[in-house]
Amino acid sequence: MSEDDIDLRALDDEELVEQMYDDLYDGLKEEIEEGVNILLERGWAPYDILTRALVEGMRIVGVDFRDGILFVPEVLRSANAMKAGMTILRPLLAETGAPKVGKMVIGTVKGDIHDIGKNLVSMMMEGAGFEVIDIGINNPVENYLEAIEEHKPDILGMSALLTTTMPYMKVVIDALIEKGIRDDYVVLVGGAPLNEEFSQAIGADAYCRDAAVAVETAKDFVARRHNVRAMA
Ligand code: B1M
Repeated sequence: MSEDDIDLRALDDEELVEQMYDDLYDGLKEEIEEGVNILLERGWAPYDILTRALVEGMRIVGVDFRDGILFVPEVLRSANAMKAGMTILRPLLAETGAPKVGKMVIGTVKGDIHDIGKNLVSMMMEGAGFEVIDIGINNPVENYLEAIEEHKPDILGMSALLTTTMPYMKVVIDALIEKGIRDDYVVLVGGAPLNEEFSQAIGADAYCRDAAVAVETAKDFVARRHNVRAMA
């Protein structure tokens, strides 16, 4: 440890979380990993570390990115540090051996490479007992169609973080309608620039404000589908 290094273990929880905001801002991957591990050792729930330390830290990064204080290379470093923290939390959030509640295919739409929010949704869905097939970023409509054909999910999830890419969600939904398979899937959409009104306008089943809402909404729809099937 150099003289300038901060001993993260010497900090109390509140100071450590504040320090993690700074470390995320500075894209310090190892420090974020250490911070996450310390909070786990102190008995923090993985979900609290995710939301209170990592997601909040990324929100701060987003504000300065918007205001032109941070630029793409710096934000990429922050994103990598965030992903390193998420990698530690992922297995802890995913229940092992629990019966699967349902299946979801999820991906970020064409032209869009943002994946932190999508990854978070995937992790939380896995944690809630869903099987998740993540098809990654920058997906043209063909990728979604191939994935649902192959995996036969209950839910199709789409993510978009740009106002320029969110209309592509409608392209995917229109393709499902054209093929006559729209009603075979629950279509959930999410991403910072979306809202409920947009989701309705493009013909999705629901807009999910965040990962927790995505889990609740998915559970709700899957339970309804099972009830309908049971009554048929
Ligand atoms: Co981008 N970027 N970015 N960026 N970036 C935003 C989105 C922006 C709002 C920043 C800003 O100006 N304040 C802005 C968009 C403006 C707009 O369109 N209105 C923007 C821009 C402009 C750009 C570029 C165009 C910049 C440039 O090149 N000039 C470029 C575009 C690249 C492209 O996609 N083609 C770009 C690039 C990048 C990086 C590569 C540097 C990096 C992405 C790294 C990565 O993801 N691997 C990046 C980042 C990190 C951001 C910000 C700072 C953070 C996004 C994030 O990860 N948030 C972002 C600012 C912001 O959103 N405040 C910004 C944390 C994450 C947990 O939240 O993604 O909202 P979020 O996900 C939430 C919910 O939205 C929801 O649940 C998640 C968890 O709670 N959710 C879903 C998301 N997807 C869901 C799917 C579901 C359900 C819920 O399906 C069922």
